[in-house]
Amino acid sequence: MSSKKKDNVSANFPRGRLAFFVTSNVHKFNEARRVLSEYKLATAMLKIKAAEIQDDSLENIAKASATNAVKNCGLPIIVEDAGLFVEALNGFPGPYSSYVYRTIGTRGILKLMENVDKRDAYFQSVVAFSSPEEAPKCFHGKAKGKISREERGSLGFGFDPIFESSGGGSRTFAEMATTEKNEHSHRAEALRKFAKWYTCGSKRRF
Ligand code: ITT
Repeated sequence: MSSKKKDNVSANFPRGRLAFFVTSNVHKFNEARRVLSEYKLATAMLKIKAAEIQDDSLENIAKASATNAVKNCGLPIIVEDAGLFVEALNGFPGPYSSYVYRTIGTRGILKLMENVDKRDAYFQSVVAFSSPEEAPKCFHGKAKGKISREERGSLGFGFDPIFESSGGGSRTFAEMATTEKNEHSHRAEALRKFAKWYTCGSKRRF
């Protein structure tokens, strides 16, 4: 797309009312759609195949993905990068959560945590907004909890069946409907910060 065409897209973009969420994960999109609707923000899922860099920092990964996605589509977009950090495993799998989920999965984490009493863990989320005119801006969220002793629940995705959220008693995220997960989750916290900025604080330049 020529830069002139990209400028026209931005000029006509209903900023503050519509967010394009670049993700391949429909669960993440469904959670985001509900959170952003609290701010009267419509969300559209953009499935652009973008290479994700490997880095020890979720923020660096989110910023690189946002820059890459804007290059590919020429639109104002958000991306989100999230990870599960297990304290007894020194923060593993953290930024490598996607790979670890695909390889050893929830059962692999439970195996690593066999006979471990200190089960504290947290999810972290970084939402990055960027547009053809703006460098990535990041919003952070964190959900504290514990790694359960066994998988419980069938809702959600990823590590949800083994994560007992501090705010939800001893239930796992996979035992909560999306609306309830959104009351406690890392993703919802980061998205709410983004939505406040995007609908009120962000400069209305278009
Ligand atoms: P994208 O296309 O948006 O990158 P993804 O599924 O690869 O989708 P991430 O890289 O952000 O998403 O997440 C890495 C992994 O961390 C993901 O595959 C899950 O296994 C896990 N994860 C992230 N957020 C989670 C959540 O809310 N509940 C359970 N697991 C989660």
